[in-house]
Amino acid sequence: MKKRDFIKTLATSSLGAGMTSSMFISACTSKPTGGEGAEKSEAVPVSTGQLLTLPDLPYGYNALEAVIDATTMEIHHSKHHQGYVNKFKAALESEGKTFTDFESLFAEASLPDGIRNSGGGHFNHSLFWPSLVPGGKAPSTGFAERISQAFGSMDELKTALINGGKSVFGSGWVWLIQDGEGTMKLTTTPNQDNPLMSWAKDIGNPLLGIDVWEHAYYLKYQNQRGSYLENIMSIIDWGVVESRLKG
Ligand code: MN3
Repeated sequence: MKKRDFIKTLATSSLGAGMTSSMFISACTSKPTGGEGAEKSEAVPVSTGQLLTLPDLPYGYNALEAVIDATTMEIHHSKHHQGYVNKFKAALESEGKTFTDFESLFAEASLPDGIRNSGGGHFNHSLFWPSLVPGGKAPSTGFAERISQAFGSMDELKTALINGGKSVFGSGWVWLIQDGEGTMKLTTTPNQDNPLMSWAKDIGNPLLGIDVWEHAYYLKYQNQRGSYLENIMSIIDWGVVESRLKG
């Protein structure tokens, strides 16, 4: 992707792993069609609170109803995600810790549990919401080709994501990442860890993370995590996923 396209896509609605905190703020607060000038501001200290707010969803709670019911979406966003934001803020304060961006924070050798869990939860969900769109959005021709080269086909990638998500024991996430060499691969993390964290088994740039905590699907799917994963494949915005590619 050309640099200007990269900036353009980041400035609209996606959340890229390599983003600066100003990009994060933009991704969290701007409307899907907004974001003009979002890349201009410098990293903002945590005291402004701008990194510590719940991002709006880019769609209504009932917009994904065919796959995820409105009650689940509302509780997940307004209770769970808000809870991570609140706890993250409290944990930073109690640890006397400031940060300028998540990438640097998660690159630290270790983090206090409160910051690790709540900061991870805030980041992961902020990445998750814009990855979904009613009806889904197909990948561009170029991205589809790249996926085929890496995984055989789009369907094989989806199957691998489903199986990866099913393989997580307990709560966690399945991820499509770009490793240090730019190669796309799949990985999983427990709890609210993510592939930016220095202790992750596979470190990389998160392109797509799918929440497999029971709170993400239990009301509609009960114990059928596989059905949730199969259905969520139909509402992925592969344009947003592509926008997070670095090189
Ligand atoms: Mn969740």
